[in-house]
Amino acid sequence: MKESLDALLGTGLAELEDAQGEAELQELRVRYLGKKGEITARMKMLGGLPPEERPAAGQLINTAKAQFEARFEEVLDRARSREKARRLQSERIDVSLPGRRSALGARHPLTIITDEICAIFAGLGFQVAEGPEIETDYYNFEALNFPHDHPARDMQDTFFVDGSRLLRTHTSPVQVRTMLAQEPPVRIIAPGTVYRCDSDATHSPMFHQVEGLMVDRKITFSDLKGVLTSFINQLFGTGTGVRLRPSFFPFTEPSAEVDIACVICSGKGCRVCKQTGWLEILGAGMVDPEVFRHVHYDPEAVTGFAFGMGIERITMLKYGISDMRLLFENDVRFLRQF
Ligand code: 2U9
Repeated sequence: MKESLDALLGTGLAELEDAQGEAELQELRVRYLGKKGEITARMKMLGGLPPEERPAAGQLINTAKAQFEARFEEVLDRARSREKARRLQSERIDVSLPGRRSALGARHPLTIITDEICAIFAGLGFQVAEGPEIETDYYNFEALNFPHDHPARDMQDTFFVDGSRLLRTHTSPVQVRTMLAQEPPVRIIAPGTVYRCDSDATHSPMFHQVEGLMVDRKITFSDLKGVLTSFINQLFGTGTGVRLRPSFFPFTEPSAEVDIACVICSGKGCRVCKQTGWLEILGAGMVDPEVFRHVHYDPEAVTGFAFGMGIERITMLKYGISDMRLLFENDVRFLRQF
């Protein structure tokens, strides 16, 4: 018994010395000390010995087990230290290397043009006003004098969130809210995102507008024309041709479409202006007295003009972008160019 136990321990200790790495060591621990291990098996054999031999034999096995365990821990420690030293050698970090730069973002072309338009109107004394994108029928249509059967109020043209809320189809509700909150004079522009149930090569269901409103005593159509001509000369260059054509909107009377001489062909006629020499970039008009009644302004005391423009079209004209979808794909190779 003692001889065979000594032989087993001798083999076990020798194998611990020869083991390569922690995985092999763990295998040895299982082979000797596991449930079905060699040393454990000796313990189980004690029952077969005469009772008077059992205590001495048990003590021998326990001593052998303790010796194996002690050596195992030492060799495991040594293996772990070697592995750590090897990693410290091979995985060096050069702390003197320069750090990695994070890529710099840039403003989206629509943001650049919106900011430019706002800066021009700031120079003409306008303040920027903002409002919610989810609106009610009252602020988006009713207060703006849209008749109840106007097609824009239809589900086909407007995104409804639920029975009483909708996505604003223009930024005009911002001007309504501003007038309800303050007395004249008002001189504001309202930039922002708007939504219409419309999608093809030239229409996106989400697009951007800048609208403006000036209300005071004795504001005339000449003020409208003067402000918009100054704006156009600053955005497209001094001397840009401007023309007004009669139009109709429920919220302005009289109303006009504002054209500029084509920025591509200088008015000679090309594909972009469809050979007309003119590009429509704005709608405008004198605020309808009915709108003033809704916001409790006295139409006998004050007058005003309002205007609106689509930012996508102006951005495309300014940068010579031919396809509107490029503005919404967010391909950084495109966006990096502005
Ligand atoms: C109030 C009163 C009047 C805003 C106006 C237009 C004319 C206009 C279009 C331009 C291209 C919309 O993006 S577009 O499709 N806008 O033609 N907008 S006058 O008139 C207002 C606004 C608010 C209280």
